[in-house]
Amino acid sequence: MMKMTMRWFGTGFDSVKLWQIRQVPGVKGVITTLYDSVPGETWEVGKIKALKEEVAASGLTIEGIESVNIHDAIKIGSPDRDRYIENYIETLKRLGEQDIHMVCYNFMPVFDWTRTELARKRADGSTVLAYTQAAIDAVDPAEMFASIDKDSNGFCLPGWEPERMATVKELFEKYQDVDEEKLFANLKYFLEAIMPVCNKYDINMAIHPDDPAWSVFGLPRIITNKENLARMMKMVDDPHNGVTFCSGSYGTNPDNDLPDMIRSLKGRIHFAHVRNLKFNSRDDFEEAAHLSADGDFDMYEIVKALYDIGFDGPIRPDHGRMIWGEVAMPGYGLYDRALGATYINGLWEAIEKSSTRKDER
Ligand code: CS2
Ligand code: MN
Repeated sequence: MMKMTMRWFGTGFDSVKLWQIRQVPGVKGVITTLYDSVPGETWEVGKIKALKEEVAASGLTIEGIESVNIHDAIKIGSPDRDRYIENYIETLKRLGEQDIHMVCYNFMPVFDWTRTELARKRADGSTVLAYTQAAIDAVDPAEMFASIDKDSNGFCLPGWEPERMATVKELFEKYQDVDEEKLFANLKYFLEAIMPVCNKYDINMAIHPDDPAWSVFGLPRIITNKENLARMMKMVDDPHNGVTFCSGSYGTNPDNDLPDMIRSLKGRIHFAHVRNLKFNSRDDFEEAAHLSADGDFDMYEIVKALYDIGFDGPIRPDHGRMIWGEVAMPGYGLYDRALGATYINGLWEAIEKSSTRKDER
């Protein structure tokens, strides 16, 4: 049985409160992080403990961390990477000691996810995150950051921390010699270094796909399709080297057959992000409600594939629409994600009952 969760950014960063999450039917745990941690630094034991206690006090558990971010030196493969890998290993050890066993991360150069609009209006008056390739092609990455920051309702968006973005130009230069092959090699180096601590503390590493699933601003991107995932799983063939299956990220490329990809990853999906997209054209999509009919994905088939492979890790609704006048971090309001969780729970219950009760009928 999967564990339904919601992402929570922590007190002071998230408009959503733990007690509210606790009231969403079926949600028993949160996926959280030390949101003000700086990539490359070791997480303080005291802060991890305090976070754990705060979550427990509200009747919830920490089902995993999203994310422990990776310092760019590790992705670039620069000579100082070993120092940052040491810090990462120490952070994993400290998380393991606090009984936390799933860590989501990504290996995207410079930027985390990329959208070109944070509040596109849909016909029903809700607003959603959206992406138009034309807007990316027309803009300089630094300007892009300024416009994203302006639209974020005063919240700092995950992966778009101002300190890091201030150095965008220098970062781009450092990635000049990093192509897809090099990025794969640097990921392998990192994973091989951390597998011993993951094995010791039973920590499932769950790489998040690149979003969108292609190169933006000429930067290499590798966690994009079934073939590359198979390569990654084989390159460090350890069950702790696994993935976050994010339907909305892989689904940006309509060539990705999502249920088929899920089935190919049996035993290696440690975390699932479930959301839906609506395409206006191949180069323009917006995030929809979780319901299949509101977008282009067959959510039943996605959840069924997870059920069929025996997925039993944490699952969460992903970005939601902004509805009912809520003011929150774009994609991370309470209301639409709560609807999403309820819908996924409903799909799961129906799939489970129709598969286990077949014989009785
Ligand atoms: C998330 C990612 O908000 C989102 O799109 O799914 O930011 C995700 O948390 C990171 O890529 C994981 O490191
Ligand atoms: Mn995701």
